[in-house]
Amino acid sequence: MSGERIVWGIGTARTIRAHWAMVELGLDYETRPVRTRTPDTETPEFRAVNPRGKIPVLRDREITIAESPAIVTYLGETYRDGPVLLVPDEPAARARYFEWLSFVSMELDATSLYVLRRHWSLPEIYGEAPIANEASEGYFARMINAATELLPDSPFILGEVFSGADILMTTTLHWAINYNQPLPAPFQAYFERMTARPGWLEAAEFNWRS
Ligand SMILES: N[C@@H](CCC(=O)N[C@@H](CS)C(=O)NCC(=O)O)C(=O)O
Repeated sequence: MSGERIVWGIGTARTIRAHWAMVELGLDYETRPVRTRTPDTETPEFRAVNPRGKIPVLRDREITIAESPAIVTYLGETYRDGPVLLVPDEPAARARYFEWLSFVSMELDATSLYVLRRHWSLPEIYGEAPIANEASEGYFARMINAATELLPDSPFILGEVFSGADILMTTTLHWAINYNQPLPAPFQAYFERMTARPGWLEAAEFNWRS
């Protein structure tokens, strides 16, 4: 089956989402170890795969798909008979799945951490913006603290079973910790539970050490 599935991208908080989903689902695949902001993202071959030049990208037989939340969801919807069900079936659980997916992608990633990525981590490209950085840190704190009230008193973000929403949240919390953003105690405990999971350990080793 390997060769029919390919993931482009290693080394970032977004790329690990694709690898972790593959690991949890027990799928064979090949990796193209393209790293962000390297000449590898500029090649005609990679631009043919993703004209936006961004990682991760998944190819699964005839479909090529970018955007890490979409990749995790596509895999969860497509591979439903594996060891885990990444996207739940039941309508209320599905609604929560998409709510968390959207919250993590928009409020924690795009609006907070990615602003810091641009203006704190890469000011030579995107410019210095100390006010935007400060506002993003404040916004991240406000959102993650508010979300604590919605975090169920159970092992996973959707309750009793692991899902793709845990992949999105955990990888984003890992990014936040690397950017020195404090987490409320329930999310810190959640993060420690999730990162003790064998699937995380295998994907993290592969994503950051290969
Ligand atoms: N929303 C996209 C973001 C993808 C993205 O920005 N990836 C980064 C690496 S984590 C990248 O390829 N950056 C290169 C660039 O912005 O030129 C996702 O979640 O996959």
